[in-house]
Amino acid sequence: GAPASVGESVNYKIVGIDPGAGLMKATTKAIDTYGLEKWNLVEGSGAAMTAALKKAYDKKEPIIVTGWTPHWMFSKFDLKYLEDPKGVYGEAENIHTIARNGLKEEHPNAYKILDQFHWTSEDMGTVMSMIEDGAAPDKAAAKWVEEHDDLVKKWTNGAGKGNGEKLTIAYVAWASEIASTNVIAKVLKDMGFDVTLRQVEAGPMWAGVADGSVDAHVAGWLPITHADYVSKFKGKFEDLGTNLEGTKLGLVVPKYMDITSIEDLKE
Ligand code: PBE
Repeated sequence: GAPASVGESVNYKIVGIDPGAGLMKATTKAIDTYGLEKWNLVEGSGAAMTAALKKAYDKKEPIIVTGWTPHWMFSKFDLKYLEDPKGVYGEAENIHTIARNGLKEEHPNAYKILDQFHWTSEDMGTVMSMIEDGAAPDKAAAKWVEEHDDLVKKWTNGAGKGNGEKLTIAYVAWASEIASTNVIAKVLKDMGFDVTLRQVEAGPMWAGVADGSVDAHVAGWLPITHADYVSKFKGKFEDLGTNLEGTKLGLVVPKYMDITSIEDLKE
């Protein structure tokens, strides 16, 4: 018979992640903007998405996932972003460190370290790959911190030691944020802070800094991906600026698939 369309070959399914992710909102918008009425965005998690990707990839089967950079999946698998001619996923953006109001006054040393935290996609990728290869996130972070003393010294430059002060850092279980959060937590611990990591969904992560139950997070994807959270909690948190530049979001497929653009999903 006739060759199956891309849609038929994947049952009109796009493998998504957790519903609170900005990537999910952007993908819902993409489905609407490109007129993909037949398609379904399946909710799950970052881990479920990569498990589905691995399963399909190993069998050279078609699959379409919601993806982002930095992510280890691009070093493990041969993947490509589908072109987005309508610009739904926006331009490259940055990851920001977000603190609760009052942190600066109450914990100036921790604040200074959080404010000075800044690294590259390559640095983050190293930690992500160690975790993907089986290292516990805290162990991978400790190893990276040990091996990057020069950079860590810049982050802690001018900051006094903590006194066992308690700090709560929230994060979502996205591969990129598991890596960054464990690294900043390790640095703060080494500087004498008593750090608790709290894994939550994206909404509670932003709500936590806004209501003060969370001291900070290093997972603010701005200006686009988390724009809804920023406007919802406007004035109730402090943006300490970027900790990593040059991220990307979109629909991702294995290179062996014979499509190049989101528009190809219409056929
Ligand atoms: N992500 C990873 C998040 C931000 C970090 C792209 C999955 C999101 O879409 O909200």
